[in-house]
Amino acid sequence: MKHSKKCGDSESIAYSNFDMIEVNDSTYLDKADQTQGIRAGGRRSRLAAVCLGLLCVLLLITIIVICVRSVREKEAMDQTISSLSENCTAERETLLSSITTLTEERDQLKNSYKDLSEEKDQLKKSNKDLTEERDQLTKSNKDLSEERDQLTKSNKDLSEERDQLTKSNKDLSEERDQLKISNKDLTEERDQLKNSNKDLTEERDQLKNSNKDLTEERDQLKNSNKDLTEERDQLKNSNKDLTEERDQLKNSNKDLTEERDQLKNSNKDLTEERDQLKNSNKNLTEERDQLKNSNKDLTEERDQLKNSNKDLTEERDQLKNSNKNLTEERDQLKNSNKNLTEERDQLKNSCQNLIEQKKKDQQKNPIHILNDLASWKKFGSSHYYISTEAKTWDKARQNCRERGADLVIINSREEQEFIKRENKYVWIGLTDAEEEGVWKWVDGSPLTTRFWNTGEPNNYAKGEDCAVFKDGTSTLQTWNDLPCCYENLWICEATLPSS
Ligand code: MMA
Ligand code: CA
Repeated sequence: MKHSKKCGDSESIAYSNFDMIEVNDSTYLDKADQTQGIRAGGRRSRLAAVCLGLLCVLLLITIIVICVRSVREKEAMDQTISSLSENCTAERETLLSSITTLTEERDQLKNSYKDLSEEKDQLKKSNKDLTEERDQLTKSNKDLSEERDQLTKSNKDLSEERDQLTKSNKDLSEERDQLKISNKDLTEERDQLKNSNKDLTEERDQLKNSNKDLTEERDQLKNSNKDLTEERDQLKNSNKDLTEERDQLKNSNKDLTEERDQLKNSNKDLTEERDQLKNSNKNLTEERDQLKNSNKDLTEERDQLKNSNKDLTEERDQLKNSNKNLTEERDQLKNSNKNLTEERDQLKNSCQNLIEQKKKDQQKNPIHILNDLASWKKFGSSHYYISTEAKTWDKARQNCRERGADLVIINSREEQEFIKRENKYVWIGLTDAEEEGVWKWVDGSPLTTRFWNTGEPNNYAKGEDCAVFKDGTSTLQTWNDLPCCYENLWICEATLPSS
């Protein structure tokens, strides 16, 4: 076996067992030389081995000491590290859980914001539809009004036409009445003429009778004459007288006959006159009948106009009713629209409240408050910030919140005195916007310590719901109520969380 290694323990170990080992298979050394050499070499190597052993022990001890020290140091360090890591883990867990909570809350708010936006869009759409519907209704209402106006106009024209017809009818009636009167007069005249005619006829008949009587008398006289002629024959003288008498009678008879003829003529004239009157009477009657007919036609026409007028009036009333119904329907739609708008506003408010709540939660995180802390003044346990620009009460409050604070709440005389020393005209966190006359601080707490200026709050002009801290007053009574839309400087108060 051949050994080629030259250093270390392996060498000494190899030599210690040398005598039992064959060097070479073919070569054998002299035994004495060999033993002497081996002894001297064995002493040296033992010394070296002892030295080496001692060195090893020293090394071991050193290593052990170092190990023990390092183990102790490591333990101490481990302890420190584990306590540190424990703290860190707890802190990280708290932060992680608060991050998770805030993330969840943010997601919920995002969702609710998204839902509300959708709802708002739907409401906007429905509002738009309702507006369109209302416009259409307004248009139809306008058309109906125009139609009604046209009907009113035509009705007015018809009324005028009817009035003209009534007037012409009245004129015709008057004319007819005049004709009636003249007809009556003519009839009377005709009757008088008839009467006179009748009288004349009677007179004529009497004359005829008297003529007849006279004729009979004459015949009797003729007879008596004859008798007398016979008697004349007997009495010639008396005959002659009688003859003369007879001649006289003849003459008178002739006169009477002439008179009768004249009467006959006058009777004939009167008959002609009567016939003429009868004709004129007949003509007048015909004319009157024609007038009566035309009057009847006009009356019918007027009645027809009256009927059409009545129909138009009914139609107009129906249109008025439908218009009224449409107006009512529109008002109902307006109301429902108003209710929807109110509902949307309430939803908006609740969304705003959620955002505010989130901000409040954020305020609890001291990082926000510490921002800009250099421009804040400390008093008691609070810090105060007075703005350099003017805003409305709402915007001022919003600005305070963005700074991780809110408008100042004054709850002690000392705090009031502190703010008075600043001598600024500023909004404070006091309002009665929710309920008139019920003043509340921005944290919802009621008013206990009051510093109202004399005569305040007076809700001047019925519109003062926000409180302002006046400057330059001689007393500590500095508050006044003002309209919230006024723009003023403001004062924020931040209370650092006690830790
Ligand atoms: C102003 C206004 C009110 C206040 C009165 C006091 C005229 O109105 O500041 O808020 O109450 O003055 O006189
Ligand atoms: Ca006031």
